[in-house]
Amino acid sequence: MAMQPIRPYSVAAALLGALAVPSLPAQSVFATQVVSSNTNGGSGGGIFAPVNALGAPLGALDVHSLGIGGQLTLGFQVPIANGPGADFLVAENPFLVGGTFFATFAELMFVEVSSDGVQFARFPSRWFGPASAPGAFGSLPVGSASNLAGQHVAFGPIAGADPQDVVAAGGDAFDLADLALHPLVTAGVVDLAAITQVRLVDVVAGQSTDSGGTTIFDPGTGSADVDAVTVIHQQGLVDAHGPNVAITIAVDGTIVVRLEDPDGWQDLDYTTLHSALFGVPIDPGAMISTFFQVQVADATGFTLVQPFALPADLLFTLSFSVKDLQGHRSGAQKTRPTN
Ligand SMILES: [Ca+2]
Ligand SMILES: [Ca+2]
Ligand SMILES: [Ca+2]
Ligand SMILES: [Ca+2]
Repeated sequence: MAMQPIRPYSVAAALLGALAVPSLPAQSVFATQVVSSNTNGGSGGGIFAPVNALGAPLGALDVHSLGIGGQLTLGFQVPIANGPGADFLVAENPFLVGGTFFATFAELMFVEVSSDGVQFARFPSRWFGPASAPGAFGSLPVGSASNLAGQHVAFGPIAGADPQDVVAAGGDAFDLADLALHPLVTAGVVDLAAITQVRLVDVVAGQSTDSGGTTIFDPGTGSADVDAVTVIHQQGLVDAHGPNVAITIAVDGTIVVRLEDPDGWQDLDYTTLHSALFGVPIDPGAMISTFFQVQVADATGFTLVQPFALPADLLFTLSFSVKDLQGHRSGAQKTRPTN
């Protein structure tokens, strides 16, 4: 067959074809849109640049300060869905204080979600921390708050850290399942399978209250700083074959961890098992052998139990994450309830 001369338009078409694939917009797992921002006139000072909350977490200075009592609403290219375990991560810029691994300089925020951009459901929060101000340079034991963002160190800015892994990425994990009984959810107004916006609202120390009416006292004289919001479970990518990590902590501090996969325990990829205490990663083998006993081993997974009651004033958080052999993921991060 004789060679045909290459015609200019086919060269152009070939070039366009070659360029088309890499130029397709990625389905970002990070916030992609600033829907609205209100800093209360820059109250408390800080870095006021809402676009700093978009994209991947970049660390301490790539943040937007909410302003005392202020709020920021972020939009996502792909809606967030309620999959097994935590569904998204919020990265503030807390840091470990005074050489400890259990206390951070934590500026806290409420977290709300919406599927229509109009009605927002606020995560039910609990405050277990001090009943008076820790001061401008004070710190909080990690575990002082449940379902408030800002207490766990974010590792997302570290090169190579998996941004969607509850343990490796750090930050504060939120599970949409915690909103299952919210009136806006039960009324069908907020759809946990199609969350399009996340709103972050600064906690005002000494004024804001948790869902039980307890006054919250976080340290500092400013407001929470938002680095990034990262989606773990995107709509359309929640697979019925994915693993599930569930952590239950009782009031007395005893813990039950369930690691399972509907395809059987053989489908769990143990090389991806991660764990953290106070948000600080710990080798999972050491964690399990030190603190846990295997109570149940069945066809789909394992139930690990920490059987001893802990001192009533010991605050802590525990995190686990794992993937299955297909790469589906699940992670959980739980704070001890103390009352
Ligand atoms: Ca979930
Ligand atoms: Ca901060
Ligand atoms: Ca940022
Ligand atoms: Ca599986």
